[in-house]
Amino acid sequence: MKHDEPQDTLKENSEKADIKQKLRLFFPVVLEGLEQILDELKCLQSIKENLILSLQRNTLGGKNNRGLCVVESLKSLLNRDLRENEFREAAILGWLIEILQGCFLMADDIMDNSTKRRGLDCWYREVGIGRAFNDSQLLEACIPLLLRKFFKSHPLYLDLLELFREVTFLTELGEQKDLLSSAEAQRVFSFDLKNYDFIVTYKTAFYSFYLPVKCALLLSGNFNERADATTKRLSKLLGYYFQAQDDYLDCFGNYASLGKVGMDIEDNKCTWLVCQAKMAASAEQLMFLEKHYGGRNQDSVFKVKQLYRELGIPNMYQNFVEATVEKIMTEINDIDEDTGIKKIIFYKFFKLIHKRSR
Ligand code: GPP
Ligand code: MG
Ligand code: MG
Ligand code: MG
Repeated sequence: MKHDEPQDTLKENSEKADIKQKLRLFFPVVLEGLEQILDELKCLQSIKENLILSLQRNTLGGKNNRGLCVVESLKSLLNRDLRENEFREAAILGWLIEILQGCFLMADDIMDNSTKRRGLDCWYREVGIGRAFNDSQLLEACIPLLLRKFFKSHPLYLDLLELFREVTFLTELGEQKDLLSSAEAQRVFSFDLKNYDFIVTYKTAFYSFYLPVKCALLLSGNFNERADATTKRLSKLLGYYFQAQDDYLDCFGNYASLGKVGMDIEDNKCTWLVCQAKMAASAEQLMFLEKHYGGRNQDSVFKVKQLYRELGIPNMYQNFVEATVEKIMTEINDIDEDTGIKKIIFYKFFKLIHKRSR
């Protein structure tokens, strides 16, 4: 069965813009919370200023999809507009996810030898690798402190703390697999979609999709194992699609929209594209790929991209997108809403990422 892709209505667009604007009002609240924590700890003024600067620089400037999703999902779960305190709780959790994303990106850019992020130089290129490493650690360590600040007397405090700790760990496991797969000794021959599936589920899906929806599910007061299992299943599907898009854009996207410069070929990464190329290549083409993939010179990068085109990878990607849309739509339609989870949550999340160019 062919599913129609959901279209945004004007009303939905303006609602989304309103929520985004309101969400942004809570960033200063989180910032102020952090300043209070640092003051209570009698932190040196210069260190405080550095931390605040690194937090602002590395948390803002993105699409805020993860933060937006906590608020939107809670609204869908409760099936009504949010009261002030409900919006506040969801928005604060949304910003904690955005901070988590910021600290991951800072570290990821060091590990991936990246040059640009969100249209600016990567943080480590501004402050040096050592400081950027510690800045990333500091941001990660702020999250439990901020959770304590804003949720200490909340009945969900421990659940939220555990959730953020666990998802951070899972993401780091995924990043580890991404790094080990790209290590010098692991050449193209060792890449396959099974490894890819692990990498993207762990490094992307858990923190980008599962975490925001689970936060909303907890806040809604309607958490149960079946709703959680559905959230995990849909999050994996969306995360896979999102990371395959990221890989495609790394190779065929442009800096003006992405604000970052692709490095996957130079970094010898196990991407969706190279897994497909490996499966489609003749023995001769595979040797060619093996020779040039991971090469740090522009000639090798050019040759790999040329081979991708010869193998029809862009076309395969379009087919993958169509099949994935179909699969996601079917999975969403099959959701049993009696568990309390709502189809609309995943439709909305899907619409945020579908056909994105950044
Ligand atoms: C995306 O990989 C995954 C992350 C940014 C998670 C990083 C996790 C850590 C524990 C550091 P990517 O390298 O393809 O992202 P991008 O293309 O944005 O650099
Ligand atoms: Mg990267
Ligand atoms: Mg990476
Ligand atoms: Mg990438």
